[in-house]
Amino acid sequence: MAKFTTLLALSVLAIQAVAFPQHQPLAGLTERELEDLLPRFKPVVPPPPPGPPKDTSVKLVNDKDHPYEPLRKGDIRGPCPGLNTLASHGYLPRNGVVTPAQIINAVQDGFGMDNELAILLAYSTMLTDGNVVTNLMSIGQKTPLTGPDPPAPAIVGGLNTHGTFEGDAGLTRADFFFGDNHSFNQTLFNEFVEFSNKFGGGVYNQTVAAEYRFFRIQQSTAENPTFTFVTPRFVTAYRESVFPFIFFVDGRKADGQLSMKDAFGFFNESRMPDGFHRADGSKTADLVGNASDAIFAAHPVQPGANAGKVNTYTPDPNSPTDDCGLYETFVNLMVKQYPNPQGVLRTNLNLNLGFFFQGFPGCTQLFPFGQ
Ligand code: HEM
Ligand SMILES: *[C@@H]1O[C@H](CO)[C@@H](O)[C@H](O)[C@H]1NC(C)=O
Ligand SMILES: *[C@@H]1O[C@H](CO)[C@@H](O)[C@H](O)[C@H]1NC(C)=O
Ligand SMILES: *[C@@H]1O[C@H](CO)[C@@H](O)[C@H](O)[C@H]1NC(C)=O
Ligand SMILES: *[C@@H]1O[C@H](CO)[C@@H](O)[C@H](O)[C@H]1NC(C)=O
Ligand SMILES: CC(=O)N[C@H]1CO[C@H](CO)[C@@H](O)[C@@H]1O
Repeated sequence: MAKFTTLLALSVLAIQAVAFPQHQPLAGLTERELEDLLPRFKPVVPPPPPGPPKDTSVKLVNDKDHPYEPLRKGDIRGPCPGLNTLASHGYLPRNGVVTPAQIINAVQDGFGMDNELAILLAYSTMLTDGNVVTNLMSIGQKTPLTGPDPPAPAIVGGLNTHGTFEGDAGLTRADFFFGDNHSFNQTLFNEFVEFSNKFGGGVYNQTVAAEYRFFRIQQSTAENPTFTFVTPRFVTAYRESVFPFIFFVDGRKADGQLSMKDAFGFFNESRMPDGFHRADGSKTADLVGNASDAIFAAHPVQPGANAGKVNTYTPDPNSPTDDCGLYETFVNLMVKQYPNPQGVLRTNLNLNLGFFFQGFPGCTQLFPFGQ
């Protein structure tokens, strides 16, 4: 089943400019601590992705082995309420520095996400935001805890990095243009609540998701001169809009109606409700695919961007909207950061590329660095 089937256009790929690495505060570490830490990072051979779990049943996941714990100094959280929550419940390392295999196991065990989507998300982000030599990635800001960076133009910026996976018109996160692109934003959450009141009778459901997704696109068009909504963001934005009423709703209920109290817990506090049960993992792939197609169909929009001024949204006919185009776009974004990799960097990029491709059955595999 296609993860996002609507096909508007595909052909030549739009290659986005990639920013050079920025020097960021080092996650609370002193220079001294850092000097001690860096030599300990060794290149690793990345293991293949875990397969689907044997047990996909609805079950208690906010359990005594996975209690919510508040952040400790230095713990990293980012733009994804799903991964933030898994880290705050110990399904992922609580410091927010993770491997792709940990992500796949965590989203399957904690939320019932399907294996193919988990692989797609884990490796697309690893290849564009992670350190493939140490096999570590930050779920938020750039951090020395992922080890020494490969040479520029590699970014290794973590999930906060704008233009790789993180993008504009998020549900509760502001656009990059307005500054903080990854923290919970109360103003936006208030809008989310307003739409849930207006179209969902006080809950977030598929009807609300369709309206709020469209509204956020219009809002960014009207307010953000640098608004960009091309693939991959174009595709991921529709998926993220449906995740809350599929994964944040208790699996025993599974009615696609998310309360504002529970939404606030996940989005702001990275916290599951007491007694929370995960969704039925055998159903979520279809649910996500169907719901993203439906909210897109409610208000079709073409991929595009503002042309440096507000209200100048210009469709980009070269931005692909199908699964294979999404795959190709990510591979090209990666190549921009690794124009000529050598040694272990090249070996590990190739291994990760092979794992990533497992998320796209039916597409043609690309070998940017040779076979
Ligand atoms: C499998 C690995 C995953 C990765 C690598 C990932 C990554 C991301 C990233 C980078 C964003 C920010 C996009 C943006 O708005 O700019 C995001 C947003 C989001 N993610 Fe995830 N995610 C994953 C799994 C999940 C899961 C399992 C859930 C739900 C349980 C989830 C729910 C969401 C939601 C609702 C948003 C939108 C947040 C907002 O705009 O307020 N994600 N994710
Ligand atoms: C929250 O988002 C709004 C709208 O995008 C923006 O104007 C505001 O500056 C953001 N607030 C913070 C604290 O980032
Ligand atoms: C969302 O909630 C509203 C209000 O109860 C309802 O009219 C609508 O049918 C619901 N949509 C879905 C898809 O459940
Ligand atoms: C979000 O949660 C944090 C930590 O639990 C809390 O300190 C903060 O006040 C909350 N933000 C809002 C806007 O309520
Ligand atoms: C998804 O859509 C297909 C095709 O319309 C349908 O057969 C299937 O039952 C739907 N699945 C879910 C879980 O809604
Ligand atoms: C890539 C990038 O520039 N991301 C920005 C996201 O927002 C934070 C501010 O909170 C910036 O520091 C990052 O640079």
